[in-house]
Amino acid sequence: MMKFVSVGVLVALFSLPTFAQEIQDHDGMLMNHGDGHLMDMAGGMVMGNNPDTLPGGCDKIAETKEITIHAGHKYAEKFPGRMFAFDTQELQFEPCTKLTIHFVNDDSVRHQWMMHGLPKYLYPKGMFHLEVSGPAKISGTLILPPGDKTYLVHCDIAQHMEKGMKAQLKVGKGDGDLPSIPNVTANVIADDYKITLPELLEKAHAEADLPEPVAAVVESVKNTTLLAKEDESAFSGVSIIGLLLGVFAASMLARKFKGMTTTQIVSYLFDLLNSIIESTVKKFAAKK
Ligand SMILES: [Cu+2]
Repeated sequence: MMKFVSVGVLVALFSLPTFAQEIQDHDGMLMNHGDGHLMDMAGGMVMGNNPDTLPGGCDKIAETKEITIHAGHKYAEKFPGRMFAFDTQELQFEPCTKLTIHFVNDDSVRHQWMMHGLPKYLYPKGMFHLEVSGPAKISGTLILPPGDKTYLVHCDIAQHMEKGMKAQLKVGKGDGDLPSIPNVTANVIADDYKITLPELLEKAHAEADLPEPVAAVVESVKNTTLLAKEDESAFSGVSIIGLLLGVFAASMLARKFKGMTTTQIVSYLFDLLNSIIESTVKKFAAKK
């Protein structure tokens, strides 16, 4: 009997990873909360679901389309510097298309497929939104408005859009392109991997408007680095450690002294010196 039980336990244990990889389908689990808002207890959510109300300006449904969009880390691997992405960055449909989206989140974190700029009389906050913690699938339907317009689609979880989970959906001809869409448009702020430490220090120095004593430390660190650059033999392990300590101390002091006057900084340094001397004297006194 025990043999059967232990075999059963082993089988169950070995099947666990297989279960964990399965995509959970939320489509049959959703409860309708009204106004196109559907939710389930497992964290699936659809907002702005609209399978039947025509937007103003649409006489009829022009086309009925059904697409599947995947979201996950693996779709960002081909985009340098990006962390998350959809498998599709650009979509285009005829005005007044009835569009059903099956959203598959392949990651083990939460993702959204959130579309903005829709008419607010029909879509609460002007949004159509699919959201689920993965690996899972969730579906929703909307009817696209008339007119040529480009709509932003993104994942609104903190930093996911900045890390690449961004797309655009054009209705008709659209009205231009949105920035920072992986492989489609240029980044608003370009990544810079070329900047060197002395340049970084100089930049920080120029931006920070540091008080005099801190500026002096930064200046000396900068000179050390520049000297090390000129004379390769001087660029020893010791100077690297010194440089790192200098940078660390400079940033610590910069934070500490921010907003203080020169007099306050000098008195702070004297206090510090005083307490160091006092504790040293006490140590020696205790030894006697
Ligand atoms: Cu996300």
